[in-house]
Amino acid sequence: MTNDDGVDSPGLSALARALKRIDDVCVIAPNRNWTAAGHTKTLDRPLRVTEITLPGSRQTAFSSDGSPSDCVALGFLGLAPERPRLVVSGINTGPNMGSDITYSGTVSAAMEGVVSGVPAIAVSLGDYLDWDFSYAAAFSARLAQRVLREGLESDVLLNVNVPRGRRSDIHGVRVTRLGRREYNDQLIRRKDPFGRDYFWIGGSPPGGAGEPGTDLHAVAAGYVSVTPVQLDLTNHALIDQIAGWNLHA
Ligand SMILES: [Mn+2]
Repeated sequence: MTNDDGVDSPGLSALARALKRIDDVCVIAPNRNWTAAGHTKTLDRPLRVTEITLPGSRQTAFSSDGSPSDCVALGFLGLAPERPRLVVSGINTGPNMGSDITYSGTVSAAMEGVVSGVPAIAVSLGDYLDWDFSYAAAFSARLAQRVLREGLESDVLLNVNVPRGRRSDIHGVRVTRLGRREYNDQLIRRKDPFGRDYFWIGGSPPGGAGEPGTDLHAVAAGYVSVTPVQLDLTNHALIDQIAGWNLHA
C-alpha cells in the first residue's frame, strides 16, 4: 500500500485498517504530500526510509522521502518482506478522474505496481470537502479481494473514485471510461521580496460535466466509478496514418 498525500493522511490509515482484514499489508508511503507529482522516479539522490506507526492504528509502515511511485518500487525491489501480489494506492483526498490521472501521484503509484507486474488499484474520494473514508475503505477491501481472486490483465489498473457520503448516500457502482476534465487554471504573476517576478499556477477545482458512461458522470450522479486503465497509451488507429507521412524523405 501507498498513497500520495503522505504517510500521516487519515485516508491511508483507513485503507490500511480495511485491507488488514483480508490479508497481510505492507505500507510504504511518502513522508510528505506529493499530490499531482505524477509518475516520478528519483535518480539524483538516495532514498531514506524510517519505520513508523500509522496515526490512529497499530499498523507499522515505512515512511520514505521518495515519491509515491518510488515507494512502490522500494517495496518490489526488496523493502517489502515478500513480493506484493497487489498494489493499492489511496485513499486520496480528492478525485482523480479523466486527465487528472496524468498528474496523479495516487494513480502513478498504481501504475508502478503494474510496471512491476502485479494488478493495482488506485482509490480516491471524489469530493474536495468531505473526508469520510468509511465507505471507500470498505469498498476498496471488497474490490481488492475480488482482484486477488480473479486477477487482472497485465498492463491494467483499476482507478476508483468514490462519491462523498455514507453507504446509504451512494447509489451503486458503475464501470466507466475516463471523462474529459476542464481545468480552471489561472496564471498568478507576483513579485517576490527582491523585486523578481514569480508565477503560480492555480485556480478553483477542475470541472467537466462528463458524458454518460464516464467517471465524471458516474461520481456526479452518486455512483462509485471503477475505470479499467491500461498503461499502453498508443493510439493504434493512427499508426498507419502517421506512418504514411513519409517522414524520412
Ligand atoms: Mn493526493
